[in-house]
Amino acid sequence: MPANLTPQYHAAEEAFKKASTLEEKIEALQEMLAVIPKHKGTEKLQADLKRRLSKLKEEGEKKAKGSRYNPFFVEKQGAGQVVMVGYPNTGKSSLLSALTRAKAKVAEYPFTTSFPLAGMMPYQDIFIQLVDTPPISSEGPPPGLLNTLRGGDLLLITIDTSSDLCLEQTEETLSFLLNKKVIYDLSGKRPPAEDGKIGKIQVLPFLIAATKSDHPQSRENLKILQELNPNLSFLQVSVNDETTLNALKEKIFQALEIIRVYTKAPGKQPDMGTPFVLKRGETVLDLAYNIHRDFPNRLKNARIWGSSKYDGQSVARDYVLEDGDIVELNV
Ligand SMILES: Nc1nc2c(ncn2[C@@H]2O[C@H](COP(=O)(O)OP(=O)(O)OP(=O)(O)O)[C@@H](O)[C@H]2O)c(=O)[nH]1
Ligand SMILES: [Mg+2]
Repeated sequence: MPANLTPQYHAAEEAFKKASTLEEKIEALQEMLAVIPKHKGTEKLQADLKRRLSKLKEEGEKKAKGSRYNPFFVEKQGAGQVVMVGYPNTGKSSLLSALTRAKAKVAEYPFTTSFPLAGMMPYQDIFIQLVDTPPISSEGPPPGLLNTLRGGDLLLITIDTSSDLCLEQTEETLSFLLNKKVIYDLSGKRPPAEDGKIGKIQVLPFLIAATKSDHPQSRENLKILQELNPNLSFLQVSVNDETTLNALKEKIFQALEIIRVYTKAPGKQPDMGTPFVLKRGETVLDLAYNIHRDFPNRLKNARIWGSSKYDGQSVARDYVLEDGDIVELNV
C-alpha cells in the first residue's frame, strides 16, 4: 500500500534533517509521528520513527545525567561565533573589550585569562559573537580549549606584532591548530567538504589579527612577518585605532560567509530593523524555512528587491539570495 505522505509530514521531515540539536531532532520526530497518515501503508515507517525517537530520548537522558557545568562550552548566539586563539599577552581580551560590552580582564602579564568569555559585537544591523579564550603556549592548550575552538564558526588568531617573537608565535600557533585539526590548511578557508568536517572533526576557517599595530615596533615586525609568510594575510589591528577595528569587523563578517536578508509583507514597507541571517548560497526556500517550518509548503511566490534584475522581480524558490536583499514572500 502506498504511504501517501502529506506536505505536513514532509515539512516535519525537512525540519528533522535541518535539526542540529538533540532537542530539535526529538521535536521534529514527534511532529512526524503526529502528522503521519495512520494506515497499513505507513506502519513500518511509524515503527521506525518510534524506534528512532526512543533512541534519541535515551541519548538525551544520558546527557542530562552526565551534564555538569562546563566553562569551556560557549553557547552560540547571534549571527556567528568567532573564537579568538593565541599566545599569552597577544591582545585577545583587549579586543573583546574594545569590540563588545563584555568586560574581560586585561593585564601586562601573561595567562591573565583562565576561561572563555563571550561578548556580542555589533556589526551594522546584526550581532556577531566574539569569544575570548585562555592562551595556548608551548606547554599546550588548557584542557577543554580545543572544544571551545571547534565549537566556533570562525577562528581569529592573534599575533602580537609588538613582540620580536611574533614570527615564532605565528609558526607555533598555526602548527598547533593544524596538528590538532582545528584548521584544514593555511589558506584560512573552509575545507572543501560541504559540512566542513575532516572525518568526524569540525575544522574552521580563520583570520589572523596582527595586534597592537600602534606599537612603535609593530610596523617593522609586520613587514618581516609578511615577507616570510607571503601566503598568509595579516590584518593589522590596534584597540587604540577605530579604523583598524572597523576593518577587522568587516573582514569577520565576510569570513563568516553570511548574508542579511530583509523581509516585507505584500503592500507594506520592508522591515529593515532585524534581518534574517542566512549562509551565503542559501535560497528563497531556506529563508521561508527560517521564518517558519511550514512556510515552504505554503509559499506561492517570492519577489526580490536588491540582487534581482529589476525591483520586485518574481523569482523561483531556488533563487540564491544575496546580502541586503529584500524579499516579499506570498503564501
Ligand atoms: N599598544 C597596545 N597595547 C595593547 C593592545 N592590545 C593589547 N595591548 C596590551 O597588551 C597586554 C596584553 O593584553 P591582553 O588583552 O590581556 O592579552 P591576552 O591575549 O588576553 O592575554 P592572556 O589572557 O594572557 O592570553 C596588555 O598590557 C594590553 O594593554 C593594542 O592594540 N595596542
Ligand atoms: Mg586574556
